[in-house]
Amino acid sequence: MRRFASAATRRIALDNVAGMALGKNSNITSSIAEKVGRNLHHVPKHPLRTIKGIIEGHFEVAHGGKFRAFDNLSPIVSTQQCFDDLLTPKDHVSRLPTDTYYIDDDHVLRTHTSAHQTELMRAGERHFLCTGDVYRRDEIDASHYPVFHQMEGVKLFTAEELPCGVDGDVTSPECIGFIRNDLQETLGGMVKTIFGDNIEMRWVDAFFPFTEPSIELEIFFKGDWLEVLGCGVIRREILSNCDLSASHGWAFGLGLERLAMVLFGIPDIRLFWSEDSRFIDQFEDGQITIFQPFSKYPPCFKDVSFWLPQDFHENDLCSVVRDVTGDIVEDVSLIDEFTQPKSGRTSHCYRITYRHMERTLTDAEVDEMQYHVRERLAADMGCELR
Ligand code: FA5
Ligand code: MG
Repeated sequence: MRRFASAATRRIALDNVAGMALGKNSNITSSIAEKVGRNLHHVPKHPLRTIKGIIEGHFEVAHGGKFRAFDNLSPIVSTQQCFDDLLTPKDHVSRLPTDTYYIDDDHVLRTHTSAHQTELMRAGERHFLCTGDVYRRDEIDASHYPVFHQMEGVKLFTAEELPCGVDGDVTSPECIGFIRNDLQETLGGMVKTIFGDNIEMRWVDAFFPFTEPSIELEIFFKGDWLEVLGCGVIRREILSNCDLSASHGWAFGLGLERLAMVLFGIPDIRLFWSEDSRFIDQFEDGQITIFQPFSKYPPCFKDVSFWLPQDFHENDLCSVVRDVTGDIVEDVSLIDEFTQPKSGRTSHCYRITYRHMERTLTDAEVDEMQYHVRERLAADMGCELR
């Protein structure tokens, strides 16, 4: 019984994503390609569509209809849009194929909605929200998934709107402070509209190549601080490259799943992708209701140990597991590692947690998935299994 296609047949079946031919170095797997075009933020009754609507509605009311909303831009963007235009250094980790899904050498599945900042600013947009699906090769746990949804927000100010006035310097500390204040007030107001006045939130210093200063907003959820968005004052070079030297402004990028998980009480990020009607039928457009769990199926743990190949990267392991198991993998964690003193070789042991959201898995099914994971680790990644 072989229900899982081999790497070679997968590659043939997967020769394009959204009409775009995949280059020979593409690292896009079938489980990712299948997600392109699902557009959960457009699906009727879906919590991601509702949270998007709530935020757009908040901006409409609180900012006098000034912000224009985009939610239909293609997730395939150039490396120029995704990285260069945002001043991401050539050697930045986010560009590596261990972190990003490449269509070909010059095109990627967007890793963030910031990839649309410069095209929209160049098109003359000065206040906008931009929502879309984004793709990242990432760790696997209840709040990380390789496809998720972000909303970008940008607000530009003219010199007249800033404390420096028409002839002043929009880069003065006073102006930067003004912009930063406006940003924090805007986002604080948004969070209160979404969660009510009692929500606990805090600001944390951050770093992004495209903003300075950069900050992240966290909210307190289930006993822990959860990062919900990154933001900051847009770097001058980005604006001048867009012929906007006379303006200054801020940008933010927030994770819609993170907000929806808190708001709707959704415990696992995989649920957003559920095609079980017991998920979607719980919700109504525009309404916030607390999610009623329907999967209490038991998890199943399997360990795999191997000697690391050269250039081993955990995200490659996670991609293989995700590709073999689809959404059945809940968690992949390193539970043991050691280095042999003589040979200097390192061994890792990972525990893979399998759990289906909609039914109980059989032993045979889990064994077969584990078998294929092991096979692919050896064949595709050069791991020497132990
Ligand atoms: C960014 O993506 C920046 N583009 C945000 C930004 C925009 C900063 C504009 C400055 C100006 P970051 O990688 O931190 O930043 O992601 C932003 C948010 O997306 C996070 O706060 C989180 O809410 C969400 N997020 C990130 N990774 C994942 C993931 N794997 N699964 C679900 N949500 C995620
Ligand atoms: Mg972050």
